[in-house]
Amino acid sequence: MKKLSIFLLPAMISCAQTWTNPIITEIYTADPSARVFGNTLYIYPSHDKDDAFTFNMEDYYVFSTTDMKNFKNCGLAFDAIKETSWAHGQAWAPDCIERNGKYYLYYPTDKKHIGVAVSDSPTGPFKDALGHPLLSIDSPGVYCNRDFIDPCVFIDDDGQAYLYVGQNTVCCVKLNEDMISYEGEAFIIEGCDEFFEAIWMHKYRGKYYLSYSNGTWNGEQPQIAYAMSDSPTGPFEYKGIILDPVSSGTNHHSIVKYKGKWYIFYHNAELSRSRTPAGQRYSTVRRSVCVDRLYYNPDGTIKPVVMTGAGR
Ligand code: FUB
Repeated sequence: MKKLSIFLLPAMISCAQTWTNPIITEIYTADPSARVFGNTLYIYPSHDKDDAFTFNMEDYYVFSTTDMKNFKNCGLAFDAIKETSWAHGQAWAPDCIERNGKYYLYYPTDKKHIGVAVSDSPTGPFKDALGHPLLSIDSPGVYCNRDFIDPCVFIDDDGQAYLYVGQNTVCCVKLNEDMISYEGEAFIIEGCDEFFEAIWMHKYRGKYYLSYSNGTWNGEQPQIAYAMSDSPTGPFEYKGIILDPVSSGTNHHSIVKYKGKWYIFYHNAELSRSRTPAGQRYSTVRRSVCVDRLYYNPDGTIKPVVMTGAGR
């Protein structure tokens, strides 16, 4: 028994969680896209306003960490409403990627457009790359019967880039090398059962994973579900639930590997709840970014996430 505990001690210490959820408390943040550029993990969230009771977001702040303990606010990176001529509101869940030394921020506005802004730095400032949206709800090949939101960008090992986007239906375009134009028309990705929003692509051991919020399904609050495929364009096969409902109603996440460990970033409204006087309704649109570890089974399926510090 003694021998066993001595043996297990280093493993237990190396597993120790270094952060406390929520990890960002100075402003309200939601829909975190976590990306690793170089030695640093960056978080690109949407920015909920301090007095928000609606999804009236406008701008994007970037956060970074090198130790999964201290999460630094790198400041305002882009104001989608002030810094474009065509966006009017609802600057929701963004994503960011690096190519050839430039950083591309993809963001939805007005529930119908996807814009792209570019910077020489992962923390911005970003500038509108086109002077018009990259893709819109009425672009050729797009099918969307609700909000056209939540872009997720992915570059495969062969260099082909994809942009996944949509609500209720997953649409995809193949991005060109310049990352600000695309090939042909949008097309639909099949097999993401119960898909609602918050599409996220990642790759693990040669397999493609699309994970997403399943919306309000059978009266339940949204969970994060996932599907797997041998191809980035599917068809995908539904695999199950990764993350339970959270206290914000909306559920939105990203999955990333950093320094050899896999993480899931997501949001909840626990901070908003804790700051609201007892008996009053807390705003579920003042959300805060959280993170927890993500683990795979030997067959590549994902284990349900244990949320730390996250109430419901
Ligand atoms: O934050 C605004 C919207 O709420 C996002 O675009 C959705 O994914 C949901 O989290």
